[in-house]
Amino acid sequence: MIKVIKEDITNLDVDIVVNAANKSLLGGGGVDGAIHRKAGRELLEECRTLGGCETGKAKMTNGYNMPCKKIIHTVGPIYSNKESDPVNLYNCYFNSMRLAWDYLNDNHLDKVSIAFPCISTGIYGYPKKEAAKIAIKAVKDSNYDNIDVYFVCFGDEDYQIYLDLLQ
Ligand code: AR6
Repeated sequence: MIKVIKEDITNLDVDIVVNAANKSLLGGGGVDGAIHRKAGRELLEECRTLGGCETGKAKMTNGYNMPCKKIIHTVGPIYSNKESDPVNLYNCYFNSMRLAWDYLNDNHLDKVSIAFPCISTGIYGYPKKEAAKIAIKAVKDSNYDNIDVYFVCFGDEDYQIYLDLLQ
């Protein structure tokens, strides 16, 4: 199942929320700042133990004071119109889906829900429509039946782009 919603991702009662982090994994602005504020200091403490994260890769932590159980921190590309940009953005979604799949299996769950923000399209400047196409392709390529995916849009523009692309 793939669904598009317009919401603040920090309010969602899903199993896993994905964070659009930076390589340090130590917090920042945008959705990263909102998640760290809501989750609290313990999240930062766990993130300090992770040793950062490469662009396109993903690492999982607990959710702490967020409504979700787990947070997957992934690092999108800073948009520069290079060939590596779409590959790295694709990998953010694909690797996050893979971590969600491992979480489902490790915990013997029947189903998990995961919510993605529009990675790289804020401070990192990725063109919104191109980013949405890549996000949808990576999630569809992942092809896990028992993972419910929410694309969480913060603004009307992203929301309309996703609705149009998923029609
Ligand atoms: N809920 C859902 N979406 C949100 C929220 C929220 N609470 N807040 C922002 N967005 P950005 P990036 C949307 O800038 O481009 C941080 O400093 C926002 O409207 O958060 O990947 C990190 O530490 C946009 O559509 O992430 C990095 O340094 C989307 O989330 C850098 O920003 C992503 O915007 C990462 O930049």
